[in-house]
Amino acid sequence: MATTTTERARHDWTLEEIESIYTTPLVELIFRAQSIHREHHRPSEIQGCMLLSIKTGGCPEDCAYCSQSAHYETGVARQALMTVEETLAAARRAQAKGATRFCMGAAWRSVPQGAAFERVLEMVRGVRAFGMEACCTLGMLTSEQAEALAAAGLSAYNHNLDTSPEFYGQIIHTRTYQDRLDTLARVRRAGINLCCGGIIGMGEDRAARYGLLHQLAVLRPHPESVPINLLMPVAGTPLADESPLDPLELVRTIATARVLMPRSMVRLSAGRISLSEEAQALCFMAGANSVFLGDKLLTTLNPGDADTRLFEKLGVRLARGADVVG
Ligand code: SAM
Ligand code: DTB
Ligand code: SF4
Repeated sequence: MATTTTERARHDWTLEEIESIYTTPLVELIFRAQSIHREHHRPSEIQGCMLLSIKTGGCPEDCAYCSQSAHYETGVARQALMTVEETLAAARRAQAKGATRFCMGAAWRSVPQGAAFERVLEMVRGVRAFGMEACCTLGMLTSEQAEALAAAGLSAYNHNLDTSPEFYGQIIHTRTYQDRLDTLARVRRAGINLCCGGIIGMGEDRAARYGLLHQLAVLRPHPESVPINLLMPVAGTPLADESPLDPLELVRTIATARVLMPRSMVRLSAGRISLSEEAQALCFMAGANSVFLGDKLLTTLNPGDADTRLFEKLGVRLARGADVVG
């Protein structure tokens, strides 16, 4: 395996190459990922993001991992779209905790037209006025809606591919992989940065992880933001009893993402609550440079105040803005 310090962004990665990176002896893989990471990012800085579920539950999609799908009894209380005031108050609190990016999530299959969408646009303008990056994840959207979000100043749109095209059919039946790719293309065409990643630990094999990484790495340009989520098992969903993934598979996934997409922010997203401090440290060494702060993700738990101690122990600083150097 050639390791140079001047590797440039490529969009023609093959599945075979991805497998060979992923299966590199761990210490060599982390060294390669860290070397690339240092060329484009500040090694001791990570970006803090904060999530808010602005519309919760009752979603018509059947994503097998999700607490908010109307197909499963998960005990998550449905909540109508929040007000602009409530949302902006949460963004202010997030900023006070050190977050520079505020992510608003809605359990919609696709973005509705009318007053609800106008309210989301108002939220985006408000978050941007605080000087924070604003990200939304609202399901599928039209080109017009993507353009309106761009005009409101949206920094990024989160829409995950979740897994490989082959494994996808075992997780979601109510929309296709192509639907997801089409939405991503509309977001890109409107000039909004893409936040696009997936979930591991859903019972997939390594080939499914190579497949997801491949789909992301052949996008041109790469998604500026790549969230890697570890499944948060939710009681009542089909994946409730999935056995926990070996954290070293997460480390390998992150390191491979870093090698394939050198300039992207690689976000260690859901699932940190189940990781040891040592496993999280390895994820940062492998090139993860962002986390969600706070004690709640959308509906599930996140480490919260434990992070202060972790960052102190690791000598990690929270970035004041996006960390992209190159
Ligand atoms: N409804 C929108 C959609 O799916 O596009 C936005 C919200 S959805 C909750 C955003 C992403 O969160 C999903 O695509 C999935 O990757 C991730 N996610 C949801 N539930 C999760 C869980 N239990 N564990 C890990 N990641 C999860
Ligand atoms: C992403 O990839 N991870 C975040 C964000 N995008 C929206 C969501 C994680 C959700 C975890 C499950 C929950 O809290 O409901
Ligand atoms: Fe709905 Fe999104 Fe949950 Fe799927 S992941 S059920 S689309 S809220």
